[in-house]
Amino acid sequence: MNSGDTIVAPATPLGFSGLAVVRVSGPSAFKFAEIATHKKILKNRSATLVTFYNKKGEKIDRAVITRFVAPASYSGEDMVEISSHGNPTIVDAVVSTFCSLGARLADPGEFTYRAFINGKMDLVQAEGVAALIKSKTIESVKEQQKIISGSLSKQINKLRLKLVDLVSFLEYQMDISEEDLSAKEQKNVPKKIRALHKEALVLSNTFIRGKMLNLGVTAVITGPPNVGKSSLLNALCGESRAIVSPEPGTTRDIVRSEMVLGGVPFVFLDTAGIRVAKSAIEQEGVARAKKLKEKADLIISVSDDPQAQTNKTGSQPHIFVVNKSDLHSKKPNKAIIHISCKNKTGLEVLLLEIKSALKIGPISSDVSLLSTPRQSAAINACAKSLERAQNVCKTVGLELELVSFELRSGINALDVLLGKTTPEDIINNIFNNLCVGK
Ligand SMILES: Nc1nc2c(ncn2[C@@H]2O[C@H](COP(=O)(O)OP(=O)(O)OP(=O)(O)O)[C@@H](O)[C@H]2O)c(=O)[nH]1
Ligand SMILES: [Mg+2]
Repeated sequence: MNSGDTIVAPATPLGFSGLAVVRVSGPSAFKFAEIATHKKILKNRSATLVTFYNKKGEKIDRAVITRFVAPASYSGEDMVEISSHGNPTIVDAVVSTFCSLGARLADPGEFTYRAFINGKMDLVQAEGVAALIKSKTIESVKEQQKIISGSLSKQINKLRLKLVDLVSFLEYQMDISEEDLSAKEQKNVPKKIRALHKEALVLSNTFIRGKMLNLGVTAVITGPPNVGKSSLLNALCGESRAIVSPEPGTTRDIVRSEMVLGGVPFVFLDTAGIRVAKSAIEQEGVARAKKLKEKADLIISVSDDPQAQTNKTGSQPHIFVVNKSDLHSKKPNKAIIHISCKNKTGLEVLLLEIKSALKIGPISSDVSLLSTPRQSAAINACAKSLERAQNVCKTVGLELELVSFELRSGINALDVLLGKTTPEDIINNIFNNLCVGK
């Protein structure tokens, strides 16, 4: 990626639609737009109706053009946005005209990359843009909007500033001050480190919720054959997605269905009934079902035996369901949710249990949630440094040099997170995740 040239790309998907938007960013954006429209577009940030011509001077479309003078634009550079009719041939002609004038087709995420380079946003906000585009629920959209507006960065910066203050104090004591730390300060420093560690852990914990909103939840429906796993999948999604039959071993391939629960996008996966299978095909289905369970965020074990025991496996939340309650007279085990897919009873209780097992509830508007594994890893690295600093205080006492070293490594983790000192390959990875035109 090179921010010295002028780039162009469609900002809307190629297809037939009312309108399509092409974006141009860079030092020659206005010059190229004026050549292509045979018009001097003077107005900043207001829509101008123009005729768009290709390089041969042939009329391509009547379009609306908006000009954004740097630095008050998305990328922080001079930019124009052309709204043409939504026809791929027209969009292609508009983009080709700019390219023939000297612009280059933008790389994926390059407009946002330029915004980052020009200080319009940090790396956490850029990740928010990428996540916003992929958001599947309104709750996730709201979270990403908070991140883009800088609220998560503000929280991270607040933590960083407190760390910087503490390191500055310790380094002053080491290098300049001629007096030893007072007894009060000897007590205060470990106390401050403890408080910062707690703050990092609180932030780190927000990833559980942020990950669910951003990346969704995979829930695997598992259990012996013929207990009603496929019936449950169908009942949950309200349509006949999986084949249901009285014959044990009906499901072999994994059947998926998506739905939103409490603002969280869920993928429910129906799997083959687990038993010692005779045929090779069913054996493969059983093997796939077992493998899937390991990767699931939530396991729903189904049985049709009212005496079934709850036998939790794995570290993820695990819900136990007894189906076919219409056939059972007694419901002895209170730890198990009793449902009847046939009569559609108990499903509401199951949905509530799913939300409760994953702690899905309202999100406070004043907290921002970490929402990418990179953000989580960086905050965890910072928390680990603070934990090590605390251990130093506990084991060898307030050794200024050692404590300061750990605090510095905590600051470093936050700097990488915000994009102040992030390695180039990580930066490229983040922007390559965005689509062309963003
Ligand atoms: N009485 C009763 N029968 C049910 C209920 N739910 C499912 N069944 C029946 O149980 C049988 C098996 O249902 P499936 O949903 O195919 O069971 P499965 O667990 O997916 O079975 P496999 O794919 O073979 O592992 C079918 O005949 C269903 O009609 C229920 O709530 N009550
Ligand atoms: Mg089935």
